[in-house]
Amino acid sequence: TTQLANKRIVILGIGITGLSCARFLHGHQLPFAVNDSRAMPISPGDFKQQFADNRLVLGHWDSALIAQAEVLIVSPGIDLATPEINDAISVDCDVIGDIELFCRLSDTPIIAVTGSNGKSTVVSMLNYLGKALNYQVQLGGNIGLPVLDQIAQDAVDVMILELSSFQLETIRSMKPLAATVLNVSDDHLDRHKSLANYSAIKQRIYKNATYAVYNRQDQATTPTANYQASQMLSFGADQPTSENLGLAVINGDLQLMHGKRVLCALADLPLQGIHNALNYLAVLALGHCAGWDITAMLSALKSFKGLAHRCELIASNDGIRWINDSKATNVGATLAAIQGLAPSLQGKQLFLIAGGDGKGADFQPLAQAIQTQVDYLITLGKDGQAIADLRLASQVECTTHVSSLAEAVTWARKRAQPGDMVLLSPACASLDMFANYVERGVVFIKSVLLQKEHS
Ligand code: UMA
Ligand code: ADP
Repeated sequence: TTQLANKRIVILGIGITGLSCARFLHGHQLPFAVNDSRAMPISPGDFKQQFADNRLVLGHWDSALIAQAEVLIVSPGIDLATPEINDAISVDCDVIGDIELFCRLSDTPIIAVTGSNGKSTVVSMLNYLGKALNYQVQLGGNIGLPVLDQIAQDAVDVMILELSSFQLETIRSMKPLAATVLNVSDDHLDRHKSLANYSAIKQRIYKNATYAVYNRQDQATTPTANYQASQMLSFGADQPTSENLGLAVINGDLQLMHGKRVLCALADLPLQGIHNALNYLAVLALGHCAGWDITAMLSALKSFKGLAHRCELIASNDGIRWINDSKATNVGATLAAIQGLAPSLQGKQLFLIAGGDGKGADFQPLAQAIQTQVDYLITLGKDGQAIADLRLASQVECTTHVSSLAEAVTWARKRAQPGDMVLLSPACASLDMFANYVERGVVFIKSVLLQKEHS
């Protein structure tokens, strides 16, 4: 931490990242100031109790304070292009995030995971496998575990980092053992402006990586010349060559493959759908880069249960299959849910509940699935109407816009028959109606279970 001594340090944002930075600096007796544009993200009393006389400025961006910073630690949710911030930063200021700071201070080998979808699933599987195989692993990053909170721990074999595009914007010094971009589809375009810019930010993860693991069927994930890693390993839904990972249908069963070697049928693993097959392959490839045994990983993966709010079946016992996929906050996730779940419909009907804050995304890639695979469409939220507009004129009677999730559930319950599936997979962020995707999922589950009690 000597690089931070005697520097004027300013933390922007006092959410969970900002708090972890403040705790870290305070723990090392390094003075700092905090600036947050919201009026009351933390009470000044609580702040003072935890961080003594370090300065706290709330309610506006303090350009004078920012201008004085020699080190600016920016929370991921804050857009550096905000004029009051961008115009104030001095030319020689070191602008970093918590992950960049962590990378400067720690030499623990890192497996770094980004992508538009599947990050949390993949890092959670890696964490689960590392423990099952008796490695000391630690999980951190966008999954909700700020890295500076993890730094004081005992010797760790591998740090597994989930990285968002927001976090990658301020990373420069990371030298991951293995890095992956799982997939790229429209997300966060309100901040990143174009898909090209968003993809370029995702590519930063490969810089200085020993191994790059990429999806060979998703061009945007292939390391570009700028970010070539020393060794590359790919995964995909097709037959793999040499040491790569892939899928093949053998005697009617979809099998995970490592080169020519048959590993395991997808049906024998707990998570279903092609998107989860790809997640499994990415996990095996990343674990392999860390020297983990593939056979041991496969056997441990059989007991990994999926995460809540991702294509999660609600135990309603009313004959209707209610699926909570509240974490589907972009188009790619909803497409994967429809395509992954449709094969299990076997003639039954699919109700889709979608809508929320689309973050500037183009919904067009959903059009075909919404017209041909979704029997009933229920939309809500700020951009729900734009999703409803994808329907054909002949589908108006099977399409409705509602003002709450409870209303969506009532509408579906009136029409659904036993065996039908009602899928909440919004293709949008929840922030226009809920605190976050977890609250949206919980409200959905409660509506399903409560209405059942009353019916
Ligand atoms: N703030 C302002 N002005 C702004 C925006 C934010 O002052 O214009 C302040 C807020 O008042 C708040 C603080 O900044 O006090 C919040 O900072 P933040 O938005 O960076 O959120 P954190 O609580 O620090 O959580 C962040 C990630 N949030 C975002 O990227 C938006 C968390 O990811 C992450 O788990 C956490 O760091 C630890 O790494 C959440 C997320 O939604 C889950 N991520 C996006 C996603 O997955 O799609 C990228
Ligand atoms: P992230 O952390 O990237 O948001 P999650 O694992 O939390 O990813 O999953 C988010 C959403 O994306 C869920 O709706 C999930 O069903 C879906 N999903 C998971 N893996 C993939 C994938 N490989 N491709 C597309 N969608 C996926």
